[in-house]
Amino acid sequence: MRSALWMQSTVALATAAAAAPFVVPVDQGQSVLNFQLCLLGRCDTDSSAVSGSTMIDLATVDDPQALWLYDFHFYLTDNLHWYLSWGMLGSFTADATGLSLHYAQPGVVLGPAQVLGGNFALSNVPTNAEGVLAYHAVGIPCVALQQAGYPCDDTIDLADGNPYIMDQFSGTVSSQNRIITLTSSPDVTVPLDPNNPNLGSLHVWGTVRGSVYVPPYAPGDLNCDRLVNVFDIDPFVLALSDPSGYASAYPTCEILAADVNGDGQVNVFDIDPFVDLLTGL
Ligand SMILES: [Ca+2]
Ligand SMILES: [Ca+2]
Repeated sequence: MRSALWMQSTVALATAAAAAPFVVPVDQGQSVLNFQLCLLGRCDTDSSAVSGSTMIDLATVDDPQALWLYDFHFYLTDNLHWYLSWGMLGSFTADATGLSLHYAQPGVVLGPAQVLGGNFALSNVPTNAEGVLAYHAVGIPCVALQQAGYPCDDTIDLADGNPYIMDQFSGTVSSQNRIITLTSSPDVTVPLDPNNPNLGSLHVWGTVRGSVYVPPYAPGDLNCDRLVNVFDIDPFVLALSDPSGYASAYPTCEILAADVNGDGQVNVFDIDPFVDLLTGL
């Protein structure tokens, strides 16, 4: 019995893995990241709202048990500024402009990550960073940076180190009436210089959240890959000519996707609107 159930859920996951990704836009009003920069024991924190989007797939949308990651783009809406003071003995200022993070392998799907109690985690996510970090050190921090092999003034193009490997992309996902809410709460601390951990660190934490309604089907998308294209022609013809044949050939799809004119019925009057959909692409 247990193994039969396991087989069933495995089949369900495999079926749902057929590409049906959707985009969850980041809700800028609910998404903030904080950046604490520490150097020689002194720290300053700045923060920014976040915009962007994540593309995921779920098995299933109604009751998420597994998550696939397709893509993400996160942009800080503000520039960051840090100021550390040693009084008369020195100071350190740094500015980060145009910071953003992007999935480094769009087209390569990561997962599935199990969703347990709404929580998921993906490991080793290749990530491209963009933006510029400029800093200026005087006195004590300048001496310390020079001893560690760094100049007292520098401008660093963060794209030069791409791609980075994000240890963990984790968060929570919930579903209510096909409204998916995706939240990730990063909390990472990275040393400024891995060879010299006492020099300082950058601690990043906060929340990135977004919601989206995922429609059960789209008019004209008969193979339910959330795209309308030539691959929908055969299943459209099948849906009109042999509804039960369509149901068994496309068990996870919804035949009402063939109701392109939206009158609640699937029949010959949907042919012209379907052709219009295809040719209007
Ligand atoms: Ca399709
Ligand atoms: Ca119709």
